[in-house]
Amino acid sequence: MIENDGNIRDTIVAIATPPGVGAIGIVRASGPDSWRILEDCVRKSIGIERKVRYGNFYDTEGNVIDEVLFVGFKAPRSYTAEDMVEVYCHGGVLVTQKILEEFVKRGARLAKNGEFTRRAFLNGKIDLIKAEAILQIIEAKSEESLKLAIDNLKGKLSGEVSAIRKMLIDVLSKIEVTIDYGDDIEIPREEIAHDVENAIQFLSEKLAHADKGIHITTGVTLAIVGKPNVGKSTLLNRLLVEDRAIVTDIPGTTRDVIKGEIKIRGIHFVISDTAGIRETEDVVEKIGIERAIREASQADVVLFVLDATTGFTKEDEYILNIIRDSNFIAVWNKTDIGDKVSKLSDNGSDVYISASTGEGLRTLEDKIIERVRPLIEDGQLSHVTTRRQLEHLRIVYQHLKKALEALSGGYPVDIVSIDIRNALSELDKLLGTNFTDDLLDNIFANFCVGK
Ligand SMILES: Nc1nc2c(ncn2[C@@H]2O[C@H](COP(=O)(O)OP(=O)(O)O)[C@@H](O)[C@H]2O)c(=O)[nH]1
Ligand SMILES: [Mg+2]
Repeated sequence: MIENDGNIRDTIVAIATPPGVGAIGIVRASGPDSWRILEDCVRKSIGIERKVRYGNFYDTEGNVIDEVLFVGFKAPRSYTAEDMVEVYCHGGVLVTQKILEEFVKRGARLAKNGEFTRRAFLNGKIDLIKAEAILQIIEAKSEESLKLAIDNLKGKLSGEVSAIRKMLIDVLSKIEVTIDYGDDIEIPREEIAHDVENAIQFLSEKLAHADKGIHITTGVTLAIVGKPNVGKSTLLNRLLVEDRAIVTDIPGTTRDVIKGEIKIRGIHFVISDTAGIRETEDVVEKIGIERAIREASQADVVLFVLDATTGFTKEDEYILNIIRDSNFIAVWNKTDIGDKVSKLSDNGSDVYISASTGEGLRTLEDKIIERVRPLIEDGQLSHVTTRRQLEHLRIVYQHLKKALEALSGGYPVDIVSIDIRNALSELDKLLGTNFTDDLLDNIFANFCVGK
């Protein structure tokens, strides 16, 4: 599998600390030349692995760039499972940049986003679920999401997936025995069916609570939609307590989706403000509107903003038809200057606010929380934390259901074994034993350089 990634034998380098000034800057390198390059730069031996040393860091002309601490790791006992080094210098923009350049001058190549973690994966140090967990630790915005991520880095979900994998391999070997030695040894179909049922049971528990793990990790999504000029952008800014979106009285001001993140009563939300939905000939606006509709269809909760100065209009009806099946709250805005409000439903899903003055905002927040509570407070917690994980597990579940149907339908066991094999191969995709470069690009593109 390692060949797949091409340049795994070269040495990569990156600044691992965030851009800007800080007390300490860290430059790290991984690959076969990392020790040689660093020893050349500090003009002394790294010595014992994992032991920090002090020295001058020189450029190729012999000028001292900085006084540094440095450490070396020997494969496979490093983050990437390759030979690695780290240099701790003073945290200036120029000094870290110069140290990086000295590594490049001596043969290292600049690392791409997430390439260190990608190597850890390609070298078999971590599976894909753990790689995702590392990203989640970096991006965690709540105690709960951090906890889930750490659990998964420690192998929680990977362990559960391996347990299902083992169950299926056992089933498969029972089927093989029946196929190969059917005349002498026949494992009863009921026994095989029972094993498959167990695996399905185990899996459905994971799936039943998966949404909660995903919501905790990625945030609950909230889309603000409505016709132009009803105050969607004003509402976004009000909720974010900052001026994120441009507000004007010109309809069609917001062209693209604008996102922001907030916490409401401790829950992490990703809110998107969208282009006002209306019929238009403007090409750019049209694209914005398509995006708005997509955003609404994917959101956990939709805030459907209406104008309290005009009441319910034909344009609103057009939008209502689009979002009818979404989990939406009707938000009547501009109550400070209008009273033509009506009611979209009798189940209390209408809220009356003024985005300008902030009136009614608390009631709106309460309503939002009421809607998302079922998504995140169902008691049990699953360690499924990404849509990717969920999708693979769903497919595994479908294959197993098919296997069970084939068993009870009296089909030959070799047909059943095809379903089990398909389920196993899906689990391999989930763990990353079976992967494509595109998939890896997708996952690791979200990492920062140096991770
Ligand atoms: N009086 C009043 N004006 C508002 C309110 N919310 C927004 N507006 C005004 O309505 C116009 C359109 O607002 P904007 O947020 O850009 O609407 P959008 O097109 O839906 O994003 C601007 O002039 C806002 O100042 C409100 O609650 N009360
Ligand atoms: Mg707007």
